[in-house]
Amino acid sequence: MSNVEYRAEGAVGVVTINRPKALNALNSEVLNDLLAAFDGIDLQQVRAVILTGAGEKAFVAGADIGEMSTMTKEEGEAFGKTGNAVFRKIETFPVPVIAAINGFALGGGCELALSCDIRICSDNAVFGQPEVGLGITPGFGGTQRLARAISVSKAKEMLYTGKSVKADEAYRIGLVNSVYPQAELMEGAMKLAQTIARNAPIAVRQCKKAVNEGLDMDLEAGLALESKLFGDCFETLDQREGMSAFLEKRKGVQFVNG
Ligand code: DAK
Repeated sequence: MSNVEYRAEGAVGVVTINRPKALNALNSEVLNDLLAAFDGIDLQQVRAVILTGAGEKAFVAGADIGEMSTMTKEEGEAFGKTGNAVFRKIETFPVPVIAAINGFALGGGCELALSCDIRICSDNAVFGQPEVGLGITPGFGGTQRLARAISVSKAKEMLYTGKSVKADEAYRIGLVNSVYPQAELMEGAMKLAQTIARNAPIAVRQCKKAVNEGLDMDLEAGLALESKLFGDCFETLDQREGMSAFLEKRKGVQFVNG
């Protein structure tokens, strides 16, 4: 049975990591199931994805410590490779991915959230990179993405102390965009995803590409990339529809994803 469930609600895909007995910890099977779930998403239909965890306690409580504890060097490398493939798949997934963090997001769980475009959480969420207490460094990009997502100093504090931060602090330091009462988290995530999905899909994709790729460039190269992606929009039906609707004062813009 798969440890990851997928459903589409209109233009929104919902990926749920479903291993609540182990607080959705990431073992090799979960990682492979996650890859398969994202590979299976129909990008003609889906314009935004929500990633969440099953149960009321955890988004993901980390990489599976039990599985990692007995790994050989080769197995450790293979595990890291699969994990990094999943995280990069999400980070570079053509449409935005929203992490709806419904509890613990520790170690690999915090890193998984960091690979998503937008993070929102429930009021019981807890974030942290406790790896140094286990004798390891973060291995799924935590040292890189956390320091890019929040201040370098705060990221270092979290990485060196292993101390976790609760939802209100995560909001204050910019790790999440908003905090919801737990029962309202998925509704909030859905509203956000639907708002994104109503916009011109190709333009949204180009924004994701411009931000992600531009962050690795100097400003001049980033601006050149933006110009190129902006130009590409003028070859789309959606650009014509969006601008015609405005000029004709027409409501109900119909973007066709083309
Ligand atoms: N792995 C495996 N099982 C886990 C788990 C985890 N990370 N977290 C929780 N569980 C399991 C528990 O063992 C327990 O299972 P049973 O004993 O019932 O069979 C069940 O989930 C419920 O957990 P608790 O009984 O502990 O629940 P509590 O409410 O008391 O505590 C907790 C919740 C989240 C505070 C606690 O479970 C906890 O501290 N969990 C571990 C959190 C953690 O340290 N996470 C970071 C893991 S290290 C790398 C790649 C990746 C990584 C590193 C390198 N390379 C490629 C180089 C990533 C490392 C990590 O993520």
